[in-house]
Amino acid sequence: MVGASKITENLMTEWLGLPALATTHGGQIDSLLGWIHVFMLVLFVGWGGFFVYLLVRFRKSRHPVANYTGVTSPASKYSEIAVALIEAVLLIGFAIPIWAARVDRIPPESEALVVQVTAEQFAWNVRYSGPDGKFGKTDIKLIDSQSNPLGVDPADPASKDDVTTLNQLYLPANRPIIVKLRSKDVIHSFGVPEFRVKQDAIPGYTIPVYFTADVTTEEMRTRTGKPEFQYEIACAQLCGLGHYRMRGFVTVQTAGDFDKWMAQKVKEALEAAADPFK
Ligand SMILES: [Cu+2]
Repeated sequence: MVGASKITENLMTEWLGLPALATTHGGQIDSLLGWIHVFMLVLFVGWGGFFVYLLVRFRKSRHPVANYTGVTSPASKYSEIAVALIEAVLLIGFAIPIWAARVDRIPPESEALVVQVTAEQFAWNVRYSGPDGKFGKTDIKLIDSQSNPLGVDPADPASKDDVTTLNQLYLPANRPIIVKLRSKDVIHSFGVPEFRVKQDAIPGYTIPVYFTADVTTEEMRTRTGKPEFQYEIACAQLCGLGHYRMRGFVTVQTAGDFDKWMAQKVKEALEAAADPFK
């Protein structure tokens, strides 16, 4: 099985040009994509060959008069049934279980890092709950597009240690992440190609997306040989005129580096909460 998964990995990244993989669940998705490509290649060659055979076999010089009976052999019926069966196996046996695992088996919040990601035209607002593990209350009346894009209530004690960033999502490697995806205006889509994650953000809903990133940004820079490499959040829904510039960046760090970053951010947040006029 190890050999087989190596082959699908090569197939995906080298032959099909998929971006490098950086999450634990992504291999399953890649291998399904790989099998669909193999199956489609077989179909393409099969149907294409059959078509060429028909062109030659039933050429006008050999059959000047049309045959109104058509095909009598059951071969085409059986091949149609075989194709439908294989498609059913791909769908019911692979695609639906993988999808079900992504949407149903979300780990409990106590075992994961919960990050709120709120999309708006044309930015990604990121919020962490801080050491208390509680997100401060938000109120639509408090929204200010410059100073308080999420409408966080400064009077709520739980909001004091909340950390917010704009277009910068910092994540620890090898720890389950639950992104709670929301939108302030229209439908956006949170897509990170290397994570094999893509989920629409729909106004009025909070949609959980979970994954475990297992390759830090640093490691990916070494692996790809690109010192500038950044994971990017691409908005994958055409959400307005500024859609093209709606990009965010994900920085995956080791647990230690992430904790350091978070501690610094919490300190800044607490200082800002203590002295709002600074
Ligand atoms: Cu968008």
